[in-house]
Amino acid sequence: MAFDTRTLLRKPMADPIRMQKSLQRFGIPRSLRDTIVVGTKSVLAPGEEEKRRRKVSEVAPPKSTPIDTFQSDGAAILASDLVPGAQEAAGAMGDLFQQLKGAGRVTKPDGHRKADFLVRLAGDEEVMALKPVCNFVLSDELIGLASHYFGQVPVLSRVDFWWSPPNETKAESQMYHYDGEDKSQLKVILNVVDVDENTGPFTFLTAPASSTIAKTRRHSARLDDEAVESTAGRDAIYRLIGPKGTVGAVDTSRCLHYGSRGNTRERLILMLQFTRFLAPKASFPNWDLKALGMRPEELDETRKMVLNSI
Ligand SMILES: O=C(O)CCC(=O)C(=O)O
Repeated sequence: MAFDTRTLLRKPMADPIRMQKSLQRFGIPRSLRDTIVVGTKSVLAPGEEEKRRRKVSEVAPPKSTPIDTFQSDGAAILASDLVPGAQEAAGAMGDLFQQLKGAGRVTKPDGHRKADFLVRLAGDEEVMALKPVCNFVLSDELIGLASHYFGQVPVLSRVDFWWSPPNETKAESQMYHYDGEDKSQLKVILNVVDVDENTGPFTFLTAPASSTIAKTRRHSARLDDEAVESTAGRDAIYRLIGPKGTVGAVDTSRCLHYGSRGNTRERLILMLQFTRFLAPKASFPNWDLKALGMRPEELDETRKMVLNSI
């Protein structure tokens, strides 16, 4: 059997973040770094993006949001009753929270790390091994949304279980910003508890409103509220407020956003990140099907692509 060069993409040295860091050490400028990373991926997985584009025609479009509007807005609060498995996934994540609490794993990080307003309690395989969560993540609805949004079947590049304890800070991701893994990406956010104004809701603007404010999409750039609201107006701001099981989908590379601010009550969310296969700054976990309690024959071709399972 011929050697499949895609397996090399699983080696640590081919990890985009590591590649970016090494190239930076050699003083290579940002845009050239991206070109080198994307080029390396393209060479090691020839034709992969084209295959993912062709596959979209076999994937049903989403029902929970009109895809044309979603493509231009880059964000929506989904019709929860049309996202199968959202309630069950939120329930399973709530149970996991109690288990983690019992195991002493719900603690703020020590003083060295700043972000104690947004704490990653668990992620990736530990979370995806929960059947209701896996069913939600790999549902036709979410795969349909992500695939039609990108125009290609994307990769599930992160799964995070975030805890936002009560806090009074306004720093880092608590301020308006863009994410920088690619020019476009999709984060799906599931409220695991009821979220209101006092629960630090995920807060965002649509892509057109965002672009009137800040065209520079540097991840490190943070904008204060005044800069955003004086241009876009308060009506342009959306909050992912709603009962447990409420789902939002936001292209955080195109839409200014923040969250975990002003919590007087703790917030729990499940956050999924979908990226294009050739995203220049996204690492993919090596999704281990065994750890997810799955056999390869249980997965169709589209889901194998989403899990980047060769
Ligand atoms: O705490 C939040 O909801 C914001 C998280 C965030 O900014 C991000 O995931 O990019």
